[in-house]
Order: sequence, then structure tokens, then C-alpha cells
Amino acid sequence: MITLYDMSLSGNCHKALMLLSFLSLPYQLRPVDLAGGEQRGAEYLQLNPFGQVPVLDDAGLIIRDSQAILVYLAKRYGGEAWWPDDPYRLAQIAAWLSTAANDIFHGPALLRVHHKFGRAIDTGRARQTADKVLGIIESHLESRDWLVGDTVSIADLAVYPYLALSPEGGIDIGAYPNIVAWFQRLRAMPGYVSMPGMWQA
Ligand SMILES: N[C@@H](CCC(=O)N[C@@H](CS)C(=O)NCC(=O)O)C(=O)O
Repeated sequence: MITLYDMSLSGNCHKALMLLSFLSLPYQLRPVDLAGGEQRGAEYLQLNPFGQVPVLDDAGLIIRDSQAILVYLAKRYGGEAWWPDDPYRLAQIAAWLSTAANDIFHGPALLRVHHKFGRAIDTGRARQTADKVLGIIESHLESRDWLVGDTVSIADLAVYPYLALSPEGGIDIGAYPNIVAWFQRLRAMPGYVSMPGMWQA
């Protein structure tokens, strides 16, 4: 059985939830009490020494980090559709996973944490990072339906949640029509699941 250590307001957890759902995999959720500090307790640190969600437990195999969980599920259960064989395509997917963990985390995701949860951040810097990455993705999607190739991939799932949640960080995502059209394509897929706070048309 697959268990996802989860927090309902986490965009990182949402990446894993979307792929579990698209793949129709049975799973159970194990909510982690982040507000109460459960992630810093000895028991949880055994699962993830970084003290963060999500963590996936697949019959005793423990995987931390949302990008790593996407890679694992895609390769283990997704077949060629979710884990292509082509090295160039895989490299392009890896580049977007890196963008999700770096630019998107330091831009839209941090702005949301600041506005929604009150964390002190360098807002000017986060805003600059957000504007830059949103501009790059908007241009990238000018001539494409998906981030890599002509079908959905885990690149889309890694990038999507914190862009769809970015209005909670004070970003006017409606100013990026190609990104909004890409939201709609992803949302039209069978098995799509949403989460609280996501941009609504
Ligand atoms: N790179 C990690 C980041 C995970 C992360 O930042 N998780 C947040 C919730 S979205 C968390 O667990 N925060 C708890 C804390 O830092 O105490 C991933 O992609 O999974």
C-alpha cells in the first residue's frame, strides 16, 4: 500500500496527489501536523531528516521530496507515457523539476507563504524571481501545449501547483494567458484533483 505523508495546504504534496490520481493508484493519506511541529519530531525525522512533507512510503520504500516522488511514481507505475525513454526529453523534464525546486520555490511559493502564513521573507527579491520565472513560462507556452514535448509530463505537475496557488501570494496570474490556458488543459484531464486556494477561472 502507498502512504503519502501530507499536509492539505501544501502545493508540494499536491504534486504527488495529482500523479497518484492520474495513475489511478490506491493510496492512503497520513496528515502531518506541521503547525504542531510533528515534522521536527524524532519519528518523522527518520522518514525525512529535512523535516518536510511530502514523503511517500511505497510498501516500505521511503521517498522524500516532491520532485523525487514524481520521478519514482512515473518510472515505477507510469509507463512510457509518464517516463519517456528518450534522453533529451528526460533532460528537459529534469530541467523543469529543477525550476520547480528553485525559481518557483524562491518566487511564487515564498510569496504565498508570506501572504498566507505570515513568514518573513525578502518580498522584493521573491517578486523579482516570480516575475522572471512567470515570464519565461508564459513565453515557453506561447507555441506549446505542455512544458515538454506534446503530451503532459511530470514537468507540468511539478510546476503547476505553485503557479495555480500564486494569487494567494498576490500575483495576478490572469495577466499570463498562456499559463492560464495551460492550467485549463491540465484541469480537463481525467483524474485531475484540485486543492484549496487554487486560481479559479
Ligand atoms: N524540496 C521539498 C520542499 C518541501 C517543503 O518545503 N515542504 C514544506 C511544506 S510545502 C514543509 O514541510 N515545511 C515544514 C517545515 O519547513 O517545517 C519538496 O519539494 O518536497
